[in-house]
Amino acid sequence: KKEGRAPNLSTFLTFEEILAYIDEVSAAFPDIVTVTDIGTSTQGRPLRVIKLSNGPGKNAIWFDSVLHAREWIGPPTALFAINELTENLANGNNQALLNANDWYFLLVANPDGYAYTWSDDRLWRKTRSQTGGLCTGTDPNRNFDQFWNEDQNSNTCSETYPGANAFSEPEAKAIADFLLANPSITAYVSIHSYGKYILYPWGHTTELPPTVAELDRVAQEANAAIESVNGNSYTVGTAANVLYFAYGTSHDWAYAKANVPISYTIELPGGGLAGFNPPASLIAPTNAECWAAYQVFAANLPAS
Ligand code: ING
Ligand code: ZN
Repeated sequence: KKEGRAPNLSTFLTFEEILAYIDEVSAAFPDIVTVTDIGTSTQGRPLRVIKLSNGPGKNAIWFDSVLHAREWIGPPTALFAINELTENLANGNNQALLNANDWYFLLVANPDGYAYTWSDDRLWRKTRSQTGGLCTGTDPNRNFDQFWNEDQNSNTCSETYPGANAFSEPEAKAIADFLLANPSITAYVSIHSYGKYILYPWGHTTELPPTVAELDRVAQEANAAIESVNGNSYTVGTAANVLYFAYGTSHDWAYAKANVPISYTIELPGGGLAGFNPPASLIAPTNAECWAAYQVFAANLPAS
């Protein structure tokens, strides 16, 4: 067995460690793995996407994690999924999962912010771009060009500052451009924390989206899969109805502007009082329940 091919899932990984793992897994599984930089962060870090595929002509599911810098529990769940579909391909149902769909993972969607949570401020959320105002950073999950800034938030110090314009942040723009350029991506999952929610559109209104029946059916199925693993239960519903109003979010944009029918934000557990900074002991149980849910999302892609 090649040393270091499996990701280290016993601890949280730095941006550099995640890039090193992507190098290792792409070298070990060249027939399955394609690595693409879909853009560059404000400070010049790569927005590196790993694609898993074993043949052409398939629909795909997209996952991003760490759009918000401090939400460290996300990448381990994506690393776990990648490991199941490469190193552990022979186990269980994994070969069938790879045969059915392509899988994209942007493990660190906000790498400048993520680096900053390691170096300076563990609880930083936003990007690290200059705003021209008093404070640094824009919320990339308020920066998408769908219902953008409907709450008219021009306070650069706000944790949800949406930017001077929609898509001012290269991190948000890169995701949007990539989804538009790759219409085979018919499921979008943005991995956040914390709170145990499966959220779907809309964020700007409590009115329900046109395909709410399907969105809710798949989310309930994903939650049932989660419950069967550790007994955790996630709250399912539209963002505005079960959590709070939010404008310019990625899942609303993907659903409305990229016509991605299966479009969710999943809010993973936090570590009790630790919130955004859970102990590494939470990684393993969270990975197990998320893998169950991610398989449900993938199983519900429209036929290609
Ligand atoms: N929560 C998400 C946020 O961006 C969310 C919740 C996502 C609301 C998508 C609406 C739409 O605020 C965290 N923890 O980031
Ligand atoms: Zn978040």
